[in-house]
Amino acid sequence: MGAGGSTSSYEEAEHTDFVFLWGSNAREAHPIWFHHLLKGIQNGATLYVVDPRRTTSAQWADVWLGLNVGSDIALANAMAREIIHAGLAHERFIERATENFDAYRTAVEPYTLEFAEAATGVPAAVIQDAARRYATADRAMICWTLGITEHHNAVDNVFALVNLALLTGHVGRYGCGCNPLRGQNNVQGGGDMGALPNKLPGFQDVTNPEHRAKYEKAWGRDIIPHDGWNLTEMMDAMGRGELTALYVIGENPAQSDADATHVAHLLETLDHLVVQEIFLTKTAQLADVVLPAAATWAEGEGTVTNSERRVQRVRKAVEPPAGAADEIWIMAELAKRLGYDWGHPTAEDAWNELRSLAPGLQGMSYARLEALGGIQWPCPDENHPGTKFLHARLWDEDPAKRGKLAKFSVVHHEGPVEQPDEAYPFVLTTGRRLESYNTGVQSGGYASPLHRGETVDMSPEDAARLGVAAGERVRVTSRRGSIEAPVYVDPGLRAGVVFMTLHFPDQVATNLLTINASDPLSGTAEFKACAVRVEPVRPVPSMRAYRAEPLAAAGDD
Ligand SMILES: Nc1nc2c(c(=O)[nH]1)N[C@H]1C(S)=C(S)[C@@H](COP(=O)(O)OP(=O)(O)OC[C@H]3O[C@@H](n4cnc5c(=O)[nH]c(N)nc54)[C@H](O)[C@@H]3O)O[C@H]1N2
Ligand SMILES: Nc1nc2c(c(=O)[nH]1)N[C@H]1C(S)=C(S)[C@@H](COP(=O)(O)OP(=O)(O)OC[C@H]3O[C@@H](n4cnc5c(=O)[nH]c(N)nc54)[C@H](O)[C@@H]3O)O[C@H]1N2
Ligand SMILES: [Mo]
Repeated sequence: MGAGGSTSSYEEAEHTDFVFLWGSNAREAHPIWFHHLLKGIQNGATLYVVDPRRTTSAQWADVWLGLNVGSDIALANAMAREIIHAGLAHERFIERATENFDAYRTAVEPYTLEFAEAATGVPAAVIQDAARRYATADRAMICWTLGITEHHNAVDNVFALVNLALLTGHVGRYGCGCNPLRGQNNVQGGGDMGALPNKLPGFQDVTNPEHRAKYEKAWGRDIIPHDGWNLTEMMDAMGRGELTALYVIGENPAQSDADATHVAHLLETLDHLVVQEIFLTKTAQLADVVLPAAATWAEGEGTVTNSERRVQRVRKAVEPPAGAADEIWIMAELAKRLGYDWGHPTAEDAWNELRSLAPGLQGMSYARLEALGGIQWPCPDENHPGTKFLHARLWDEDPAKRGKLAKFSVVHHEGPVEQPDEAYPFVLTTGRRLESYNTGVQSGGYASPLHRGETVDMSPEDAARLGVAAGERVRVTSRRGSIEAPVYVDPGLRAGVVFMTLHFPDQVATNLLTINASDPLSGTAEFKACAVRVEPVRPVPSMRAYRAEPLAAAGDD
């Protein structure tokens, strides 16, 4: 439908009738947004959670759809078929605002409730009910995160959900929408700034000559006219020896990338690795040069953009430690050594340059951001209040104003690349817990009773079948690696599914297990599904325990 971003605002989660929380554990990973949703529930909204695990988010739901890992397209397509057959599709919206509906209708026809029940493990009646509830709600939104996007067919997964919104006209109206909740605090801002391989700042296409021309004029330089590499492609290029130098800013790929053994090997093949960091991470330890940075969110000035597209100011609150420098200063010094004099730009200078070039950000001066407490893009001029929700144009009576049609995408169920088999009978899915953050660099160092360290979470049935009790150590093995950790018995897990986090890689490197299959379009790895085997690690009784005599008496041999 256009630029990458959530269509709705947080406020709307408080004033909606129905929410699909799909592949998202928002209570733990997006607690601020979840608090808005809780207000919505208090105001009468219905919550349906779609997740292989009965998460702490699902505990707040009216209905939990506990599907098989990687079966979301089968579920969504079956709901679409049900909505169409029940006459609940929004015909006027489909006709006026969308294209490709006929192909879509034909494509979802084989997805009967019975087929979907077999593919997803969700009872047919529950799928039918969910479809009808969503379609008949006056205002309804779908919110998703990594349960949808960290698969080898991530983009298809997203299309499957967007199709449902188009089918029911649940987009472009207050309280409706398609919402990919953003990951790290400024992921949205990073994308808006052009930190993407195929985009210039402001979501302008690198391959579009008109878009390029504007930036070439402002920067006085030619821009390479084709897309760059995403992270996965960079790794592949390292493997081929085509990428020999890497500059990493604020990322810890040695521990966060799938198939960590392979990644560590690739990073070692580099001629030159530069890491700009606030901590000496595992990745930084591999670097030829480490550039110590001031933490932007507390030690420097700038903006962050959250999941509702709201640009907000962050201000310097504390002095950085001695030796750490403002990142914009580091960039300018690097530029100088490469022969360009940028002077001494501030964060505000960089922001103003962006505003002058990127559509939709022009109206967001620092003064206005301060005065209004943040502004949601698009905000085209200094009198514009910002935009609460996107795509209202799709409802315009005037076809000219409706503009580009929203397209139904034909997508089909595939399931994960690695299916469980005799040798690797479990599906491992990985994710987050409230009390920790990503690779633990920023959250590992504090003591808290909440920290239980890494565990292998499994269902009570599976634990019983393997004969392991809570706390007992097990070995988890995939085709790529093997780790050991204690079992945590989680009644919210279904048999056959094992869950681990990415939070404690120094003790238990979960990413030794994960598969580096990735989506061809987004480059996102399939962190959410690989096949593993789980075995108890019984302690070998130590001889020492049986000795009657103290060891010292055993002689000097
Ligand atoms: N406390 C905390 N908050 C965080 C982070 C953190 O590390 N800690 N990290 C931040 C970042 S970078 C991100 S990207 C977000 C991520 O936020 P989330 O995406 O909510 O986090 P995850 O736990 O990785 O995955 C979400 C859910 O996907 C489910 N899932 C797995 N496979 C499937 C599937 O095939 N289908 C469906 N429908 N669901 C599936 C998992 O069971 C899990 O509950 O969180 C952000 N917020
Ligand atoms: N198995 C498994 N693996 C996963 C995932 C999963 O669900 N399962 N999720 C994936 C996802 S969604 C993500 S986002 C990645 C996260 O992967 P990473 O981004 O590699 O992990 P973080 O631990 O968040 O690392 C961020 C780094 O930025 C540094 N940093 C923080 N602030 C600043 C700053 O202001 N300036 C600079 N220069 N550095 C700073 C921190 O010190 C930290 O080392 O992990 C991915 N890996
Ligand atoms: Mo993320």
